[in-house]
Amino acid sequence: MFNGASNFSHNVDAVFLFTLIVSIFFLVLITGLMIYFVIKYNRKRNPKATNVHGNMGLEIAWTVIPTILVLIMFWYGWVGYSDMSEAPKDALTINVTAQMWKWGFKYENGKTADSLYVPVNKAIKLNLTSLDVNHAFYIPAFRIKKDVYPNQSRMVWFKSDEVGKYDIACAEYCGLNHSYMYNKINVLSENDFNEWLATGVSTDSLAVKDSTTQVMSN
Ligand SMILES: [Cu+2]
Repeated sequence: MFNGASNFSHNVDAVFLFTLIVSIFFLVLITGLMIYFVIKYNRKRNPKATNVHGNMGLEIAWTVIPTILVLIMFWYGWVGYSDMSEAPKDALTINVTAQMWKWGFKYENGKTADSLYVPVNKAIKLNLTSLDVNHAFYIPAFRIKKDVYPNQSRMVWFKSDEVGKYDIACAEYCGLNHSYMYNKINVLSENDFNEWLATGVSTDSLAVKDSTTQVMSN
């Protein structure tokens, strides 16, 4: 039913399923009871209205059970959220820049790319910032989504456990060509990734070096 591909997919799906199942259960139960009482106490069967008094046991049950259920939902959500809020120390850091209407990715060795490339089974930490308006970085298959603001660096991390290509989207309407911000994340084997990272280390980091040398030699 679900096809997630990161370390968070399983937990996020479990919380979602749990909440969905509880909601469906109560929707069916409450609707069923309503229909049952409407039929049972309709005017023909029950011409004389009777006063029904409170039922302590029932009232305790319908207070305590839902309270426990929402606390379980909160707990699940909280644990998942805390996990997502702190990246492992050995994570590979990539700087992500959002702008109208594209994403830019910059690696620790200076390499830049238009699409995201990451190694499989390795923690990846993304530092997100925007050059203009609010955007949101979203990888549906990884179950991660984070708003991206100008003048602020925000963090999201994940570990993908499956080599493949997945969608990246901007999940915050950011103007006319918002849909141009669809992009891809390529999860590669470690060797492929290292090879990719080492090739074409970027013309612009070299350009920066060249200009600094020039400035220094002047
Ligand atoms: Cu956007």
